[in-house]
Amino acid sequence: MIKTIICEGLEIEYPIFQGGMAWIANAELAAAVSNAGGLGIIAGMNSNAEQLKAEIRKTKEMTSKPFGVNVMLMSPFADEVARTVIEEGVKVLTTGAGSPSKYMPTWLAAGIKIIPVVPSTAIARKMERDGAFAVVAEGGESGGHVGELTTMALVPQVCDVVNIPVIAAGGIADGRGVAAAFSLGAVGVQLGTRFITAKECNVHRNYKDRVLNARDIDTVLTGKRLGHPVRSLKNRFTRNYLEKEYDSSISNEELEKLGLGVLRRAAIEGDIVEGCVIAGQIASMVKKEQTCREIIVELFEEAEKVMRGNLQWVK
Ligand code: TUI
Repeated sequence: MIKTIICEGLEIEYPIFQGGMAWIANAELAAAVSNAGGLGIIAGMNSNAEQLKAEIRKTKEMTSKPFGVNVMLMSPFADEVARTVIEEGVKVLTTGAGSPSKYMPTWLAAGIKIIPVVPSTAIARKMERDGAFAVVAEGGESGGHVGELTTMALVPQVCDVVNIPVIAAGGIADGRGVAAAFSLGAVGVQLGTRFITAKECNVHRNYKDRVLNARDIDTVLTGKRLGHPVRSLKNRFTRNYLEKEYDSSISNEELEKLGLGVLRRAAIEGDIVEGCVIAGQIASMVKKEQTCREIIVELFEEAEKVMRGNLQWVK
């Protein structure tokens, strides 16, 4: 059994979070992960206040276990999402794609545990000063909006500069990745891509199949020119976007427009050719469709074996 300080702190059985994936992480997925003993997280990114409220209420009906909400700070709805989570009594928040500092005093006053995703040591330090309960150190192997550093480089450096718990994210698909994260000093892991093919995940069938068929070199970064690189699976959308990204006659505004609605297009409509199919670099390691419980139990059984196995080298 693998238990860490984050299990006690959040009253969860396994030290694992499910990433708050935009257009994918809904009530069904979050409740399934929480019921399996992890921390399920609802994506706040694609919701306005009303939609998020409905999703939170649905999750509460489906689980009595702790769950969280991810506040995507670049979302046009960030302010209303930030208010809604307080009104709905959400107890744990993760944040992404920016600094949540301006919201933190009111969230803390409401007794919410705040766990920002951080791409660097400077931001991790700031989050600790601002009252974060823990941080998720997310390496660039992740799908979606990513920072500069890899998980291998980022996690130990973040662990060295903060005294709050560190959760590792990015490039983790199986028990080996979980064990590696613990070796780097993390006390928990966050996985996104592995949960895309979960039986309880309602993302479009085409999206699941694209992840199941992915190869190791299939992901690419788009949007570097705009300052928010996003990792997704190569397709006509990424080829077209990259062509325009390196064309100086195309304005930033035109480039921004190309990215509008593409996450929904892939995840909800199933257009995996013209939509943005977000997935991490480990997509090719995701080969099975399992329940969230099967995924979590398997991950930690494997991790335990790897951690015990490593002792063979210790003389
Ligand atoms: O946020 C993510 N992953 C995401 S968000 C997303 S939706 C999106 N769509 C278009 C453009 C951009 C995003 C898809 N995937 N992961 C967490 C994450 N947070 N990665 C990097 C960061 C981050 C970056 C800068 C966190 C803090 C930060 O602070 C900068 C500052 O303002 O201090």
